[in-house]
Amino acid sequence: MVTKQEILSQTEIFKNIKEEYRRIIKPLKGALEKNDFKEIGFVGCGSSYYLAMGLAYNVNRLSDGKIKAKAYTGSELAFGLTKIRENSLMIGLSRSGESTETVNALEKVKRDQGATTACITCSPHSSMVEKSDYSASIDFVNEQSIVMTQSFTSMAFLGTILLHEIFKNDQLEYIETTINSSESIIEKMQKKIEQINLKRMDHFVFLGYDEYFASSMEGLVKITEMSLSEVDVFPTLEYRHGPKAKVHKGTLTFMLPNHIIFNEEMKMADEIAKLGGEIIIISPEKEKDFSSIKYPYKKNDFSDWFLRVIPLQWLGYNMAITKGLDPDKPKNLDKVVQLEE
Ligand code: F1P
Repeated sequence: MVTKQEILSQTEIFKNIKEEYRRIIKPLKGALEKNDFKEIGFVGCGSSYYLAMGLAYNVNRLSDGKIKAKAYTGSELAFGLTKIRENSLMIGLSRSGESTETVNALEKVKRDQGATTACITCSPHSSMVEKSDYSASIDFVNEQSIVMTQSFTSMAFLGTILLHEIFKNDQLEYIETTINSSESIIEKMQKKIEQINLKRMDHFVFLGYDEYFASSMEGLVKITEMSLSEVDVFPTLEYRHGPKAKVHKGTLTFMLPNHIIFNEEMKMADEIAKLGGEIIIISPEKEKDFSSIKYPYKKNDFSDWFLRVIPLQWLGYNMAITKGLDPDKPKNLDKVVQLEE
């Protein structure tokens, strides 16, 4: 079971990133220091698009609005649906470095709009690296699984350390607290999910805002790819405005609350519980009356967003096993989508 092993070994990978960060990030950091980009775009497909979304939200937050960041799907840029501002930095994200739409998106924004291009990948010898002006390759993450798990979190961690270094100068503290939190999450999620009767569950709901919305969307992709189950994702309080009609005894909800409107989000959890749904909170905050996966991240900057994906990966894996599916062989899924041109 490569997927299982790759989900459970993410703390080890984070420790390697800590050791290798300086070497890997040097060219990309140099690009950011040399230029005064007013806008940074992140582009990717599939899971790498939700990675783009989480990183873009976090740039906006950590730079206090000084830099505008936005996430793009590879397709909208590659096929010319969306135009970006002149002279921005576009960072491609891709495990394989070979997703056609992502590679083409980078080429197009450089050619048509004078963008500087960069990338973060796990494939140092890929087309994306070859075609980008700057690159950061996590050359020791060689994911065997078709489903992206540790490649996702390792690219997220690497990128977020850089954001902390540039905007907050607290990268050392950030690295330590993230590694400790991942250890705690991985230990607790195993116990928590073991306690749930997954056979009873046929509907999953993931709720959160901004970076935590990106985590939830990546959770949706994991549950879908591995277990072919039904998942809803919404900004938390939006769940009241219609979607909660679906809640029943087979509904398992993961709340990914933030410190700013935590109490309001807990009211939403109350409502779901009253309708018969089961709730688990993933948060460093003290939970109310609910079951939770709690961990020691205290920075209140949403930079722990990708850690919250890990229990959702684990849920997807366990749900697949419960349904008699093989998570190493997900249905109708290729490791990389390459289009004929
Ligand atoms: C992106 C991606 C994966 C998806 C599938 C196909 O790959 O869409 O997210 O799970 O394996 O490819 P990449 O551009 O990050 O290599």
